[in-house]
Amino acid sequence: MDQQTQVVVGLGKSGLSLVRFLARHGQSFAVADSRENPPERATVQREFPQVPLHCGPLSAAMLSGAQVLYVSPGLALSTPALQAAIASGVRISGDIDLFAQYAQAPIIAITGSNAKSTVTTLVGQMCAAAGLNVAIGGNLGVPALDLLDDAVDVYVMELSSFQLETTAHLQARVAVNLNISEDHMDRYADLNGYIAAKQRVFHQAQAVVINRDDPASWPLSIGDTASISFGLSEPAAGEFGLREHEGVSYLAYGQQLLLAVSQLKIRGSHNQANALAALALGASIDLPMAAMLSALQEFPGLEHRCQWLRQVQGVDWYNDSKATNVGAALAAIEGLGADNSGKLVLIAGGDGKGADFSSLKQPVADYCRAVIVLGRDAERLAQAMDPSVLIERVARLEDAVSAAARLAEVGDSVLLAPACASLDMFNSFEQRGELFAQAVARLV
Ligand code: UMA
Ligand code: ADP
Repeated sequence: MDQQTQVVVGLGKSGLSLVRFLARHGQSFAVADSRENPPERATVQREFPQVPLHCGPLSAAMLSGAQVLYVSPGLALSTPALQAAIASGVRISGDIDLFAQYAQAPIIAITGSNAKSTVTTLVGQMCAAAGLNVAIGGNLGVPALDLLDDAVDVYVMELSSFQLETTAHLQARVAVNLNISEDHMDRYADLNGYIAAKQRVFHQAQAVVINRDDPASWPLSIGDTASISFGLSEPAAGEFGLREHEGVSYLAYGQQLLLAVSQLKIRGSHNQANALAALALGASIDLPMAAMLSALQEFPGLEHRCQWLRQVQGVDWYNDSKATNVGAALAAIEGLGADNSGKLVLIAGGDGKGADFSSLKQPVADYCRAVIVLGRDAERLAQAMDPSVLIERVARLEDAVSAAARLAEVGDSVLLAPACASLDMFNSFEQRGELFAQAVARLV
């Protein structure tokens, strides 16, 4: 392959969006992917036959001769060939970095360990309800560069820690790091490395939204940057929070009662925090309150996120397949556990990505009647539970559903919240959730 000054490294969805963007701008570049047959290989060969393409182990020599590498979020910067390039002074960038330099409209930048997709979608719907032409994407849905359009009024972007690692030019109109819990420990040396990547969302932001309840998510310093906080406590003036009034719990802004929590379709206290985060983001760009509240009332939640499926013989079934880490599973167990009069039967397990499961022990003991474990880390999960909790081991998701149906009592809820990635048994968390929903649909 001829030496090129720009190389797109990684040819999945984001790589393809980079190829199309650079080609549209008449730039010369090459593409490399460490896989022999990356997902978008055929598309690039068909649409851009003239672009040099290298598939197979990455060559340090090839990458080190470039001026800039646009690296996929799927590739760790610790990859030896990338480290060699960095050591030779090659600049590292990525799709979000380029997007931020070309976007003409304000960017709402949303990161966090959990709730990114929920809050991104919700803020997008608030913007639409306010009559704005809004583009939503990033880590969720459409890759950032494919969204660029002069007609857009505002971009609402879900950003992962992986994307932020290669982003130096963000300058969001408003940025939030929703919460921090351990995730992707197979990619970071320690929690601090992961938090440092998330912190990059605040780089030169014009305003920040802060989660009062989670100090690990706070920016290191905000100087005189405008800020609005959210949290589940009573809000002081200029803050979003929860307020009790005549026995009813409300979303509130300072003293002002905005909406009774019971009017939200999304369930659990974690989702109340998400609603408050979305309000704070919307308020930061001056969205009208009426439009934000109407979007909140309409929002049914996203599939596979604490999604209520059906009631069978007095037992409610919930699909939280997107709980791919411990923090998300904890939020679901505590959020639904506190809401329900009955107990939970939890279905969990999969690829734990090296996580420590010990923080599940107490909430599971408090709220769960039984835990059904499956997948690669089933045994590690079982060992992390309190001895008082009934554990059942199963091989297949369908068996987990039958076991849960047998163990749950009237008034209980069954919750699939794996605390693990799905890839040891399924193609994706979506497939895991769909198979679960199908098995639940068959129950009589
Ligand atoms: N890979 C290689 N060699 C390469 C490049 C990639 O082996 O040279 C492998 C890696 O195991 C990597 C996987 O392929 O994990 C996917 O990488 P990719 O470059 O093909 O990924 P894309 O299709 O471009 O998808 C990426 C994001 N993927 C990741 O961050 C792993 C997508 O987020 C994102 O939607 C997409 O860009 C568009 O912006 C997915 C994701 O799982 C949904 N994100 C993580 C999460 O949400 O927890 C962070
Ligand atoms: P992300 O895009 O960050 O993965 P999602 O909105 O897809 O976020 O939700 C992922 C998981 O996190 C779901 O299992 C969901 O139930 C859980 N979750 C939602 N809100 C919160 C929250 N505020 N804190 C912790 N976990 C949450």
